[in-house]
Amino acid sequence: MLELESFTEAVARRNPGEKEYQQAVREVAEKVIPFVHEHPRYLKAAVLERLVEPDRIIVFRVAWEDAEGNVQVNRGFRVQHSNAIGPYKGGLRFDPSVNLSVLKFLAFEQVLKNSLTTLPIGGAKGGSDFDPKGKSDREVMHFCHAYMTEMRRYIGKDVDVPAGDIGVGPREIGYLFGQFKRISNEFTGAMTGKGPAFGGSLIRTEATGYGCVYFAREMLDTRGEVLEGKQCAVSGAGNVALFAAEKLIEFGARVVTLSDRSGLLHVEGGIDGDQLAAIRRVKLDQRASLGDYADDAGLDFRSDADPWQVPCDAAFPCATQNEISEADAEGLLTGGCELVVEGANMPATAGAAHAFERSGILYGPGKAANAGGVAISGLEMTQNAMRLTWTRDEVDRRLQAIMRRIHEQCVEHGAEDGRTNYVKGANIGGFVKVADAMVAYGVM
Ligand code: NDP
Ligand code: 2IT
Repeated sequence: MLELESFTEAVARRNPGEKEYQQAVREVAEKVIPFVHEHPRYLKAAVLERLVEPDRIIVFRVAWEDAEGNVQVNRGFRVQHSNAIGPYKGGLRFDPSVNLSVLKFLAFEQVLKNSLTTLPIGGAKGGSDFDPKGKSDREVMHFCHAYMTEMRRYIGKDVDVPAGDIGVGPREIGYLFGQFKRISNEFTGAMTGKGPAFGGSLIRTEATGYGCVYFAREMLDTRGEVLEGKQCAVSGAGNVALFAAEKLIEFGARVVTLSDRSGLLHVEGGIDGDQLAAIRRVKLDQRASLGDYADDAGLDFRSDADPWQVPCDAAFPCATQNEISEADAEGLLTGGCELVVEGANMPATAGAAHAFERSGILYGPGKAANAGGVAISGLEMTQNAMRLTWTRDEVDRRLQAIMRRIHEQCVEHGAEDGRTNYVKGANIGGFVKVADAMVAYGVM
């Protein structure tokens, strides 16, 4: 008998101490278990029980030399969670907080997310506890080359195709792909998020942030509303946050916050295009902090705050997991927030996510809302395989169509009490295709 409490207890026993992984599995199980009881073929094939066990996990040593000639040792990981519907696909995260629990939760989420994109891609995640902060370009290069020297054995265009995530942007992808190309002696699309000069897709950099806003537009449309004029609290100041902010401003919304590890930037009248361009230079080019930018620009900045205390109509958490506590969620709801769209992966704690769900506001979970990034990664694989490059307009048009299709799947599978429960819709919508493939293959 598949039952939520005993199932999640068994997962906790098999994955002791892995809080993030247990949290991600439980969120999915809450929605998928009732669904598999209605569809006994999944029950009989023990699809969910198999799906919470990754295909394989690779853990390796990464030794490299820093600028002073000291030997440094980090740990490298790749969690190849499921290739049921296509080659493993998912980003790499370089951050001191990286551990197996974090990467397993991200890989598990990626399986369902990638299924929702409608593209043939399986789910994986990898990375290292390496911290690119404070390192010179040369040191980052040494680390990336050492990391790829080992990871190369496990990836390839038809096997596993990594990309970026926190701490892994265009600079890191360049070093990683360069080393892949060198030691494998082949120029193939074994990574995405590449520079446009060497096979990268246009709009890949912008795709996660833009996609989130396109998804928000679809959600609001179901209630006859638009983004124009909405006051939006955005967290983060990285790849996802900055391009979500750009698209929100383009759509006439007011972006009143951004944040990073140094604190909260609050601009009451809304950040304008010139300010955003300056922030992008500070964060992405100079790798400096928002606090430095705010000081120079004379803007309101608080080092001990996050965006969730700022009144808003819409919240776009785009920094990291569990950044919205249950108390933050209650505060947002009391303050009148009516739309939450997750650019980050699992930014809401379980308590926060349940509060959003109960409230009946529009709540778009990450695996649906932030799937635009990996979707354009999928299209980068297609372009690489065809050895051609689509125009910006072509890719953007496809991104909008994919986000619309993801939204349709949420609506199709998320019906509940006369409205759409996007958490239910995304989890079941993502599950079905993977489950059908697993049933077709037999027991493995
Ligand atoms: P980046 O490294 O480009 O940016 C992350 C931002 O979040 C930075 O501004 C960083 O601050 C801030 N941040 C990270 N951790 C913390 C923390 N513990 N406390 C406060 N702020 C923090 O990463 P991305 O923008 O690529 O990723 C952001 C989120 O989006 C992640 O959850 C990622 O998994 C998810 N995502 C990313 C996709 C992509 O295509 N890149 C696709 C789908 C989801 P600072 O600048 O100070 O380091
Ligand atoms: O979380 C994610 O979807 C990503 N970091 C993007 C993965 C990818 O393969 O583009």
